[in-house]
Amino acid sequence: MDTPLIDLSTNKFKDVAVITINNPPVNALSPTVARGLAEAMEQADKDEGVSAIVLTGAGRTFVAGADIKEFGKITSGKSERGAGLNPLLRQIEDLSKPVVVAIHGNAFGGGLELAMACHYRVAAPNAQVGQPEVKLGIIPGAGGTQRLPRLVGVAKAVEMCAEGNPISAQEALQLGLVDRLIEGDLLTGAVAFAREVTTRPIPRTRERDGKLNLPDKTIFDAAREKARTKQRGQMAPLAAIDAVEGSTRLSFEEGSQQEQRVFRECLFSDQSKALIHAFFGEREVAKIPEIAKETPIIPVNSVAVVGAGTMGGGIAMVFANAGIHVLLKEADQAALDRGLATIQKNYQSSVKRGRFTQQFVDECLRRIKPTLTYDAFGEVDMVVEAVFEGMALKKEVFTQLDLVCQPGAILATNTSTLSIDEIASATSRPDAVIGTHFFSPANVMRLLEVVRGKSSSKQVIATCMQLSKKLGKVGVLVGNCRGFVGNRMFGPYRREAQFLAEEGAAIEAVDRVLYDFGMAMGPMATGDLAGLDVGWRIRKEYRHLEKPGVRQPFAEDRLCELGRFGQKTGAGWYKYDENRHATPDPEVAALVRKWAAEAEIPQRTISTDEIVDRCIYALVNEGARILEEGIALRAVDIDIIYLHGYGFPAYRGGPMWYANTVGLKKVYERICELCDRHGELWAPAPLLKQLADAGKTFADFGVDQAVTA
Ligand code: T1G
Repeated sequence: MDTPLIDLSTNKFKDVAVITINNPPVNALSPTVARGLAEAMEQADKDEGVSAIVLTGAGRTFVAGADIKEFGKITSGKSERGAGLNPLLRQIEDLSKPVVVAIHGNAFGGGLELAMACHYRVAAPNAQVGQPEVKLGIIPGAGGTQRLPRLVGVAKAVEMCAEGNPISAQEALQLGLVDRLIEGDLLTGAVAFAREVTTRPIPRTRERDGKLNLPDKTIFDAAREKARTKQRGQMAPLAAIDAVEGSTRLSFEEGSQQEQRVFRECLFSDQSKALIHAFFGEREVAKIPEIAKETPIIPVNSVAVVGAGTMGGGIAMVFANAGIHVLLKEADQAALDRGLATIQKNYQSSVKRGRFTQQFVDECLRRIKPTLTYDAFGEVDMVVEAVFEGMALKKEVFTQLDLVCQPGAILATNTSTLSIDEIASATSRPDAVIGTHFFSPANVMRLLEVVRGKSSSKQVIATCMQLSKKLGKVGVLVGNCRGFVGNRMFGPYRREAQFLAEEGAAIEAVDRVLYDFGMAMGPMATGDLAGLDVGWRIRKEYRHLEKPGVRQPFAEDRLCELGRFGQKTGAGWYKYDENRHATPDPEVAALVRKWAAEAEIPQRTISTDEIVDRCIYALVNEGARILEEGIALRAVDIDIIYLHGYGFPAYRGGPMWYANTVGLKKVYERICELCDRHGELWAPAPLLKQLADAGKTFADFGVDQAVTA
């Protein structure tokens, strides 16, 4: 028989009933768990031998929240939400005996709301509590916006509910959200605490109005202003602020009713569906159907990074931060010194921003060992090559690695576009070669494209996918083609942005429209940031592959010919001051007009919708081709790549999810229009037509196709 979800034991401590929630892996509060908990609480409260109740969670954490999987069933009409957790929480709050909740690991969302309905809260010192619902596009839906201000005060409750970040058990203790921290055995400590409070009057959180003193009104508007900047475009943070504000002017019942109303509005919103898609997607990409969970993993305790430039230095930091020793190699001392200086500077700014302690940084720096030779490469478990993006040099490095590295070492390349297979051909062990495409800055961006070559072994792939999580990255397995997934799609996206500027759209208008769509940065500004010369060099390398007679953008090539590479040269599409602040450059606008006239490109007024459609559907169309070719396993993999590597707004779920939301039929028809007007670059991907005709979405695209090399 399955382990019961709720275990009620009243014999171990006799006078104190212990109720344990046991719903691995994170004790999510499913309707079944809620029902079991209600029964156990009622039974314990009726037991005359019981003077107090302790509520705990089995396994590694208390309760991570309501079961998010249930929300999809509700919003798709497969199940009714019903009254949610509120009846259970009210029942607990009204029990005749004191209920002490013992928190370890996390008490998040419904887990914290459950804890706040209990009469007392004790916690392990390393526990965390929080209301992260806004990160799913919803707000606390079980009294969190009404009980939290009563325990921590309105200002802190606004911050916790609007921003969604957890706080430590120590801070929770200081705020009065937790009554005691328990060193040593949590359950024993909780039972001892419960015995202390059996004779006290029972504190019902909903009745504790002392901290609801009306704060200065500005905290709500200030929080709204902050949300409009930090959580730009998202509705849930503003909704959460409204709900918490309700606690200061409504009764608990009325405030709870308002919370329920707002919660349901958010739950059924496109933003929440997209953010829940992103939440599960970030975990789904780690699951590779053709690679069994039991695949042996190669231990990676020491690595070498070849190249100490921007990428190599950042990659060295990533491994050092994860506790892995790093050999950092450069060709000459000057380059090595520059690389080390950049690493130092990056760490110091992290300390200044409070992201790392000085002690942590010192430990990381001790793990990075500079070298000018391959001498010690024979002892490392993995090498990441991060030299200049040229095939000849990369093959030279891999030939050398093949000679010096120990058998079984993983030989990874950080190339952003070059063929893994061609690089692997420079070695006698192509099965050990793989792409680990980090995104700049490597020590900040979470995305890692794990690029499999046709010979990459399953063990090497499985190791790199697991290593991603240890490095704090979101690893996505992709196939080997030019640009892999992210950059391959970014090409058409930026191509269309340039076309729009060449056809008459103001440069800053193209950027503004996509920024307002939710992109972290517009396509022109992104080009200036990365360096326009990067794309220029690649286009020159592949010029011979361009189909004659097919229009290609020219503006960025011309800007590069003028030495305008972007931020690094102080000018690109925009002009930059010494702080790299961008201003539109009338000179560039005039040049683009001139070049367009020379190319006889008709100028016209271009709508916001056209800018969004042409840039975003360019992503979608290329993404569909990538799926057809098996370069990405699933549409969600593409979405996760765009959310974590390209600043696509998570509240729109990613390019493929966004297309699903618009409706593939509508997207397909729009792409056909663009094809009629702009030619074969807009030929709709067959998969898009196939799914649109079948009334399906990209989520229906099968995962049975293996990722092709
Ligand atoms: N519901 C369902 N499944 C969940 C879950 C949840 N709340 N949290 C995690 N999982 C699954 C996850 O998908 C993964 O599944 C496995 O558990 C391990 O998770 C009423 C409405 C707690 C910090 O937003 O932040 O309560 O991939 O890999 O890295 O007001 O999980 O193994 O199949 O993330 O140790 C609010 C979400 C919900 C917290 C642990 N709560 N979870 O991280 O493990 S809404 C949250 C997390 C709510 C109330 C509202 C993290 C974690 P699989 P994991 P981890």
